[in-house]
Amino acid sequence: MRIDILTIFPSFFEVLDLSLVGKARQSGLLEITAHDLRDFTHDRHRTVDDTPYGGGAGMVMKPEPWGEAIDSIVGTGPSSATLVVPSPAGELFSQPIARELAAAEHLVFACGRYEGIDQRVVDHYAERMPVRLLSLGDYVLNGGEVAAMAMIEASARLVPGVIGNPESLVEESHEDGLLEYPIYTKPASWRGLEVPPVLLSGHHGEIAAWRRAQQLERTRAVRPELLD
Ligand code: 6GU
Repeated sequence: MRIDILTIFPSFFEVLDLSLVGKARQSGLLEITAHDLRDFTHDRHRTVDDTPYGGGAGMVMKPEPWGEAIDSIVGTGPSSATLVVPSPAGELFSQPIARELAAAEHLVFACGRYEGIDQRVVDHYAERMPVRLLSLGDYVLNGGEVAAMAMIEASARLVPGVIGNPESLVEESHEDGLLEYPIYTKPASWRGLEVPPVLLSGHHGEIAAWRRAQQLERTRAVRPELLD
């Protein structure tokens, strides 16, 4: 899978050298490049923003640098790449969407700052390629970078080969629509707290039933809407 990221802060993405995503890049499974949006400006101040038409607070990202930057990655005609625009006004990002992104050959992330990107950028590229506006949740970040990082990690780990043991993907929170059951390791007793005895019993059927009950109880307690 190829991932291009457009941002005024490319160094944000240096952490993608680390951990399993870093290993997958080294092995060639993932090809990730962060590009500086300011490289696609032509004025002395490398301007990427301007005041909003219609008035209001804050600044809006100008369309021209975005057009040049995205064209430099996908060309000037129709593209099979998917353009992902992190935005608090987008569709709620989720595990099923992470699976959809993981199935793509090529993702382009457009990370806006300030109040956002001129709407015509999305409108223009929607005529040339699939475009996804995606939000992490109902709170406000200063820009799309942290959100893009979360979406990249959630998607990249679902690309076959990125996670060494694919079985570890199966029993995670949200994969079956429920929260994960609590997990324990040695020692069996720690600071007066005991590991639930059923987990030491060796009865695989009872362990599976206990875990399922724990999943349901946790989900009912903190995320009841997932059970509807
Ligand atoms: Cl994708 N962007 C911004 N700026 N804020 C957010 C978000 C995205 N998701 C939640 N809050």
